[in-house]
Amino acid sequence: MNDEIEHVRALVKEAASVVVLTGAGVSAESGVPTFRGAGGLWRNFRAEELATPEAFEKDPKLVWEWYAWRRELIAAVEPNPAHYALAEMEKRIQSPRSQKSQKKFTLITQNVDGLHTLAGSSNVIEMHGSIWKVRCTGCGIESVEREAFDTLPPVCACGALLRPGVVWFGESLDPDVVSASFGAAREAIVMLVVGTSSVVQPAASLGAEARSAGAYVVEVNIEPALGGPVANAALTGPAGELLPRLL
Ligand code: BV8
Ligand code: ZN
Repeated sequence: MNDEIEHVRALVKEAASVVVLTGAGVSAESGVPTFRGAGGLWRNFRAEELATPEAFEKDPKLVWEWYAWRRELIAAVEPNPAHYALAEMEKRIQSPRSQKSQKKFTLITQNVDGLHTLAGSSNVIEMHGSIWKVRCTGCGIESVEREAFDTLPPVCACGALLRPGVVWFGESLDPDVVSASFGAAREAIVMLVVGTSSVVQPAASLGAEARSAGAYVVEVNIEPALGGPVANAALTGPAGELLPRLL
């Protein structure tokens, strides 16, 4: 494994642009349950059943109880070495000291937990929104709320229901986020795909996009999911261990 890490390390060091895509696996070692792993269930519901406009329409209180449970859990955890390693990688690649030409680092996450920002990453593309944002279903006002709500489902001053500021299944992503993410993937010299089962679209296509545009794609996962046609290499193991070693 050592020479694989050395090889990837050299590529990242040399690359004019590095793109990293993360999923729930990067927060696993912080204690945040992943979606499809063992701890992904809540009251025997799966994420796909609750993270939908239909579920919210049918039972906003139940959906909010799930989000309130996740917000409380996430508020109590810390970023782990994987988050900190990515924040440091960004600093090193983008620091004016270390380069003749301007190097690019782009961090794209599917996670809504905000742990990358907490760990010091500066410009994070949150493809699926943020669990700390809420949006009014009536007047559309969006705000960041970190405190627990005293009543669920929370209601806006205008009287309409507030919803979590995340992208649900069946909802389209912000077109600017999609074009920024795919644009970055196409320009990547090296792309790291970290801690994602690569099931959820369109995020799951970013690796293939980068590969077809000539990037060297490396998957970091305890169970690699991307596979041969997309990943040039796989570093198998926990992100919290491998990313600091890569750094
Ligand atoms: C869209 C926010 C359409 C909410 C999320 C069939 C029917 C219905 C829909 C579809 C369908 N086929 C495709 C679709 C589209 C659908 C989709 O992809 N469904 C999947 C289930 C097949 N996609 C959508 O609906 C998207 N919208 O396509 O719009 C459209 C188009 C035009 C016009 C109108 C509409 C929206 C998708 C966004 C959904 N929202 N999150 C919330 O969080 O509450 S997705 C949710 O899953 C999270 O964001 C999560 O990040 C994401 C992906 O999961 P992963 O991050 O990969 O996590 P997972 O648990 O799966 O895997 C963890 C991985 O980590 C594993 O590989 C594991 O091995 C690894 N790991 C674990 N520990 C570690 C580790 N790795 C390293 N170190 C460790 N320690
Ligand atoms: Zn309102």
